[in-house]
Amino acid sequence: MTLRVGIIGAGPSGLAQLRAFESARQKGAPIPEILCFEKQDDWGGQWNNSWRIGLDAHGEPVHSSMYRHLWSNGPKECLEFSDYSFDEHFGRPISSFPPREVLFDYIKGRVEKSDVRKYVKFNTVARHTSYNEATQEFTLTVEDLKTNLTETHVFDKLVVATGHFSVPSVPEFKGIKTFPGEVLHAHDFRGAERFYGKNLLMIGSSYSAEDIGMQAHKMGAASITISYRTSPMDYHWPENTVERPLVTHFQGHTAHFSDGTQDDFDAVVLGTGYQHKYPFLPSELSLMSPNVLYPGNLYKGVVWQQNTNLFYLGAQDQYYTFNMFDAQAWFARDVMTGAIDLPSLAEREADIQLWLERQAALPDHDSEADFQTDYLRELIDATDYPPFDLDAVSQLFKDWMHHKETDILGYRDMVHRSVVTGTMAIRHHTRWLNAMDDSLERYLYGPSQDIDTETP
Ligand code: FAD
Ligand code: NA7
Repeated sequence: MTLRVGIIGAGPSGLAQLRAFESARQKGAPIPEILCFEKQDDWGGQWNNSWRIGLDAHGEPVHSSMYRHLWSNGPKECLEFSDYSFDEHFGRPISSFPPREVLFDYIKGRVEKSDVRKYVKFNTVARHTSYNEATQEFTLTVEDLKTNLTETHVFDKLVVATGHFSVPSVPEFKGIKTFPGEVLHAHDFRGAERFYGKNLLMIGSSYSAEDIGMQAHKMGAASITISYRTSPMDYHWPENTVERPLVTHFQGHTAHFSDGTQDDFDAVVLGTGYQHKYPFLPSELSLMSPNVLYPGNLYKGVVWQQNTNLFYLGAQDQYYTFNMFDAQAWFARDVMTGAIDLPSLAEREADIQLWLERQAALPDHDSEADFQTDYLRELIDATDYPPFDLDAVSQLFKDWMHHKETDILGYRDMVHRSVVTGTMAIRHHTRWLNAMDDSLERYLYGPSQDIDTETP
């Protein structure tokens, strides 16, 4: 009987899985029966953003945490698909840090070309999964959000590709309940215009706190204070931005910090990260992990230890994104079809432990980039995913982090070289700080919004 594969989620990870099978099909290999379920009405995952917060039109939690004026926070050269280059998609060089809509267009370009939309059931949410040990089959219950009708599907292999930057971690702070200004989590942040002239407190010290803080600066916030739990980010912040240790409590508009300082704020944004949450899975199949580069219990970061018919894609904290999801999807595909033989449970466990030990000893961000690079190398070496110069990408990550250290407002104006095509990116017509229009149209065709630059 033909293998039956179910995929939950049609974000970049789920699409990578579809593309992996399509690539095999194009090479003449027989491919399984595939069905992918996506609760939104389009694919793209986080990149298919929404103006809504809370619940969507069907009463489902809004998935995307992205916002207006979100520009890539890493060089596009670090995430480029090795089988679908930016040159192929745009037909000309573009800058290294495009806005969301441009990357969304790129993601869509590859799958539209591959004709895999037919496998996806949109507006369909995964509700419940059970696994029958005797038959080794998953029964997945999904709901059509347009008709409210549920149906069940039986699969031999199940791929979880629902992302893990959607369900917020929302800690409690004493007194926050009576803070008179706006309080929201980064997941519900949709744009910084509202912070014009305001004093903003960000809590957290990672990507969200940094980027939302600098969005607020860009949009004219009076001041930005970033409160960290473990360590400050220590960038050369603009003059109106400071870092403080963790908030101990709020009293009215005033936040008190653990170093004894205090300040008054108009708004608080919690950039306190996200939870792994898989409500459609029973607990024995559900990944529980903090946001780390190597979550435990997944062989090669992909195969569920106690049930090797279950696969997770994109469950890691991410330096690499789209190309890592590809490497994982190609690996998962080959495990599913038997092209890759899995070692014994004990051998898999030993392999996981090696990675976990190495992860625990990572001294700095450069080593983290190397760690994830080595992880990708293992996956790519095991499959026919088109290889690319991983060491060059690792160096790009290090250059990018260095640029951030020296110029947090200007790192997106730097250019990098593609390791897939060798093409050097071009400088964007508008510096990030001046770019107030993040549309694809403006990005590609200008005119510039730099007052001191000629229209290209
Ligand atoms: P997601 O993109 O989250 O997609 C998961 C999909 O699963 C969604 O379409 C969702 O609707 C669907 N789904 C969820 N639950 C169900 C269900 N029960 N049933 C059916 N479907 C379901 N990466 C970069 O490379 N560059 C960046 O600049 C960048 N910026 C980011 C900024 C923010 C604010 C966030 C949150 C993330 C950012 N990322 C960035 C990382 C981003 O998460 C990845 O690029 C990528 O979107 C992850 O893909 P995914 O498919 O694993 O998950
Ligand atoms: P991250 O990268 O998981 O970071 C979460 C941050 O939140 C991190 O600095 C944590 O501090 C902090 N945190 C978590 N819990 C608390 C509490 N209770 N109090 C104070 N601070 C806390 O999430 P991001 O949202 O920044 O980024 C996720 C993705 O979105 C990423 O891929 C980006 O591309 C966009 P810690 O350092 O652990 O002390």
